Amino acid sequence: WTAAALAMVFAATAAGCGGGQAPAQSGNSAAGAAKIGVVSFLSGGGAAYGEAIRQGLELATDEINAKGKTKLELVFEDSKGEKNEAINATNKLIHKDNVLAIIGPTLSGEMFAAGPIASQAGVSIMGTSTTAEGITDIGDYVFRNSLPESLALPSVVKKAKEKLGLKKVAIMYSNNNDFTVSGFKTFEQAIKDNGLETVTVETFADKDTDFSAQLTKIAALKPDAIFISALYQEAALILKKAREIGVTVPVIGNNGFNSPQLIKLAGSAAEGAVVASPWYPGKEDEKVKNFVAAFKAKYNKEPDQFSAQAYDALYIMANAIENAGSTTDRKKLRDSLATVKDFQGVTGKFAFDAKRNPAMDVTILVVKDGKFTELK
Ligand code: 1QQ
Repeated sequence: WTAAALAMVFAATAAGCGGGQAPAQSGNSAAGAAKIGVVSFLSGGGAAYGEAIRQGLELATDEINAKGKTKLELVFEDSKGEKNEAINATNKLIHKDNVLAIIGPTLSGEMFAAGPIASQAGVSIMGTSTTAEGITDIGDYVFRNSLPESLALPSVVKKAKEKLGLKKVAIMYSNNNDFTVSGFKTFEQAIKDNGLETVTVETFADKDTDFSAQLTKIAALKPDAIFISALYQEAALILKKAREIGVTVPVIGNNGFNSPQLIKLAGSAAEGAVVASPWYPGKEDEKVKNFVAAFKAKYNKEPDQFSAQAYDALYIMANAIENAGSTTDRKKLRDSLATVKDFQGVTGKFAFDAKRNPAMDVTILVVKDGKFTELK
């Protein structure tokens, strides 16, 4: 980085974040605190993902700062779901705020853009929701505690086949988003591995609003189910349109479906949608119950998967900082994070594998009466 290049980055970031709506910084400053940067999708069409992540992180910060030895200070940047914004935010956090490590970004595509910058700068960057194939191949400083689609989707395809008696299926996916393209490929492979026939693959793009052509074609082919790889905004519109034109077959979604915002936008059209998730709020577990109660007390709503994964991520980070014995040494923190093996979080038992991906369990959920419930 030359001084001129850095100055340009800071100017671009300042311009991008100067609107006054996005929270640039969160409270919780404490003397000698470890500074953690957060790159999150806080405004625009997928902001419910980033907002849920912010809430999970802030609750964890309150708790850690109140009782832990390690004090944390979070610095938030809004990436707006855009690769360029994620890059600017990451550069600002590393070079201007001098953060110890970064949590985020929200989308896999943003991580593919920003991850190399953090990794090359020797700053650990940990995704809490980045589920595409290849995320940690970006570099040795890239971590994630989000359940990769490669682990989630084969389970949901198998379970859906058994429970719903599927034989032939249709697939739909957004073809201009790294996460949805990766999810499609994983779905396609799992569908093949389970001996199901794919009658058609239909594509669309993020921000599309008209899905009539694809759904009319699918309706004529009469599949037993539709597999969809999409973010919640497009997924909700697809569900509504499908039900409107009389397509009533089950829909199986990927990680984009795991936000309650999908149910809010699609209404009754979301009923019966099936997903895989590492998070289930009804779990008979002391830790889960305490988290749900604390989250409800602070935000007056139930936490979703994105809040739960972010909450766990900050505890994983805080433990690693404590074990590293430094709130400023980026290399020590990276090495400490890489050894996390037996963390027990609200999303269950957690460990990083040798590639800094999570090893964790999956639950299959179905939308019933407007809520995600376990599909037994
Ligand atoms: C990814 C995702 C999205 C659904 C995150 C919100 O899983 O981009 O990887």
